[in-house]
Amino acid sequence: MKRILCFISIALGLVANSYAQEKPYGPVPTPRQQQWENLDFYLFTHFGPNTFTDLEWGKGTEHEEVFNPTQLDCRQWCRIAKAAGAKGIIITAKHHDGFCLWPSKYSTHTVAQSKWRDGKGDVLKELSDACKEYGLKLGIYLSPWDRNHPKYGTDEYNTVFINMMKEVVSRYGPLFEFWWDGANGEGPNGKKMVYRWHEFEATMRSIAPNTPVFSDIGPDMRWVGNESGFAGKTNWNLLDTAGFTRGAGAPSTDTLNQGNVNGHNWIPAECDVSIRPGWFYHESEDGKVKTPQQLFELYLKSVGRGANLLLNVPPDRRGLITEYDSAALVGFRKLREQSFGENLAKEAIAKIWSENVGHPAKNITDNNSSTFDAVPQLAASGINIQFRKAETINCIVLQEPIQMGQRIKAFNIILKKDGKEIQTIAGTTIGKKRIITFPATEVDGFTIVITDAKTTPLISEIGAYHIDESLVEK
Ligand code: FUL
Ligand code: CA
Repeated sequence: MKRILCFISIALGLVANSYAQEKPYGPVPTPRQQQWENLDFYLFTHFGPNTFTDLEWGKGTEHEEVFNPTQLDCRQWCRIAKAAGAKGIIITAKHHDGFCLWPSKYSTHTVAQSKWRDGKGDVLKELSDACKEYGLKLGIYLSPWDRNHPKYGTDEYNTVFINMMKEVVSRYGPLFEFWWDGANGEGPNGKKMVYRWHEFEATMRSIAPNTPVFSDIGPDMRWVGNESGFAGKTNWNLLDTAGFTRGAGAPSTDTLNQGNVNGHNWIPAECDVSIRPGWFYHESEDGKVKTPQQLFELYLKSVGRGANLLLNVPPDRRGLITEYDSAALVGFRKLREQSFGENLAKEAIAKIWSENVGHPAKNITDNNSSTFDAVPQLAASGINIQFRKAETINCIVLQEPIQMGQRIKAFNIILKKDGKEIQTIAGTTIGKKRIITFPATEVDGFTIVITDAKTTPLISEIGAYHIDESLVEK
């Protein structure tokens, strides 16, 4: 008996110690990135002359009078964003056509030259006020490529772009994200730009040190390599950027989709995708708005693979989001609430097993993603979730505490019934969040075994759900 007790206390001590002594491993998110990691899902707004000309890439020669929304109401956008459960809105302050949605001092192709609100309007001001009112965060997309600006193609344009960044940050900040588009074509004078990226970065860091910056390759968040809204099933938050440039010189889209297993920088993926086929509003696409089920599938493939979801919802020529889009967004919210409303693992008995000795796993169902338990990688070890009665489940959510670094390379979920292992589901990375779905199965519980990790694997949360069977990933 004494020997057994002694063994148990050593085993418990080992586990407890490994927890207490655990140090971050490899690259970890900066505080600036950590704030962003908590956002999960927010909206993108493509709005500008293209809304009125039915184009996706304006030529830059459109007359300013083209921009004339008849009922623009940013509060309506915010009400809908709120109803969708989005945390913020990123707006195309300037797309490739160069038209500025704010009265910039550095361009003559702006709202000030339009007839909208007699040239006194400012979309960014209206949106930033509305975001504050509704408790939403504001982000800005600013296209470096500019098909209108007379200085484009010359070194002087770099100063114009820097001045525009300073202008929008000082007038409408603080921003939760700044977005640099990688598209880079010719300008009005037929010349391609050589951008002073280092200066752009240094400018953002000095004027907005807490605003994370997105581009193909960061510095803070990376493009996921497609515009269809999905991250890789294997998705590392790490990326090697040395030797790469934005746009044509970026890493392969596969690399952007999956990250680099041993990458030197923490640069998580963001999945940008539109609720419609195009980024800008086109009446002809009113019947092609994604359904709540399609949006839920995108959620599983983005947030459910450890990335953030940036969902574009373009306002129409009135300056309003249509009822097609808002109905889909509200339906999407409902599906998330119905699916993840009840975590069946919460009331279960959760234990860490190591060498056949179990001890309670206290930190994995406390709904706090910063507390975690270490999972020993000895024989017969893992996290065991035992339900108090048989449950039917088809969805398991796993989380790693990313402030400790992304560690897990592979795991197995073993579903159990009547003492038997009835199914094993294999997965690779987890990261901030991994949602795994499978056909509904009645189980007494399940075990998570970490089959490969860079160092001591840590799990911060486990959830088990029974979602609508039609939502299970095909
Ligand atoms: C791309 C752009 O060319 C598209 O028009 C859109 O803005 C998308 C989000 O990024 O690079
Ligand atoms: Ca926790």
